[in-house]
Amino acid sequence: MKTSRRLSLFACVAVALAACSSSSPKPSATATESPQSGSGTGAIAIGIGVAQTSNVALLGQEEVAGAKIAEKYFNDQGGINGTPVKLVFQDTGGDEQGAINAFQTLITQNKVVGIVGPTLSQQAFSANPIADRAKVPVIGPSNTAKGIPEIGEYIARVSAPVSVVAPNSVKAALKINPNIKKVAVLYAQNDAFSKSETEIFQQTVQEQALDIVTVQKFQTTDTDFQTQATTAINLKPDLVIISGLAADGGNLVRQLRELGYKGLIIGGNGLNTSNLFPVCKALCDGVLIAQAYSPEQPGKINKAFREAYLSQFKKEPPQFSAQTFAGVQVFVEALQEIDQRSQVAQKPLPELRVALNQQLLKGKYATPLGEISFTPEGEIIQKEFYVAQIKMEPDGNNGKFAFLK
Ligand code: 1QQ
Repeated sequence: MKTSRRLSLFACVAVALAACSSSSPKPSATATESPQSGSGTGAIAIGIGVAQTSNVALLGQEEVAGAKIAEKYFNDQGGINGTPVKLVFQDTGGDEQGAINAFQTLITQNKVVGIVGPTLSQQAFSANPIADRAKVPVIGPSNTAKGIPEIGEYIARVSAPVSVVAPNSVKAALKINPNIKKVAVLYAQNDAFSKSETEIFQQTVQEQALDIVTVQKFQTTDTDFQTQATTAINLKPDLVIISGLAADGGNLVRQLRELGYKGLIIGGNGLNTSNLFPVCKALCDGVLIAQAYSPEQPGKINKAFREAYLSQFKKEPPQFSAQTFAGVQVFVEALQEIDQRSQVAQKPLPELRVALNQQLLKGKYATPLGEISFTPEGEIIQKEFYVAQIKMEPDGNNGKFAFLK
């Protein structure tokens, strides 16, 4: 490598920004120019790689909202000790290849310091190894399957795993109806999260000495659940537990009710969005869903987050928005910490990414999720969990998540 090129490359990465114009044939000294903002202000680029299109956008669009609120909130507070952060969004769509492409663009073209994403565990198992090999820290905003932090040294998550979250809804169901005996379990067999979550649900049901009367499988792309719903209903369950995503999960809830099922329904994390409401309308009423976030969380930062979300969307903030806010927050506060010791804007990008990964795992963060920290492996340590029940207005057009006491 010639010296001049090496120097300009260094200048390019030194500021660790969304620096080098991606269209430029070689790295140039216009290093502080952000290709997204074009503002040239030298903001520090953090990647957001979540689902903005496809069915998975029912979940991912809440993540975009949370990220944008975080960007404004932390920049209003002075960013990284005076240097603003700039979020760079790349749409992953709903599948593995989309996540791989988005991550590659964020890493090599947008030159982000770290990535918050992807939306699904199914995508994380494919895309995260790419970031890990490139030594780019990833924070999963909503990856709850078993084994996510173990993907690699550079992978952490702010989304508590199914093993911690899911059992809470089973216990809540038993509190509402202590006479539950027979349980029907349904899950999406083409989705890593759904497979992981159903294992935990089934284990919890057995620990509670309940009977699993059937385990039915479906695909996240399915719209017709007559066979599975009829089979389940014929076995007269007192409780139905669904692990799937929002569109399929919503249709399954609707068809179970249309076919006459009257008992309790637990939905897993993939149904944890008000974007479910247009799918099952009034028939969404009563579905129980465990939560890793409550809008009532009393911390100062949650009050600010909740107010910002409420004023923009006229409804309470959902879990996926809060988790994505927390993901951005972890990067911002870890960067602030590094910047105290040596200016982040002066560090070569590869060095900054490594330092960021080390720092983020050490910190404690007062987030909208409550206080969180990480195990050395990158698993979230979180204390507060909840269960909510969907309450629909009779017309089926409006609803909310009512948190159980
Ligand atoms: C995962 C999940 C999704 C349902 C969140 C959007 O928890 O894929 O791990």
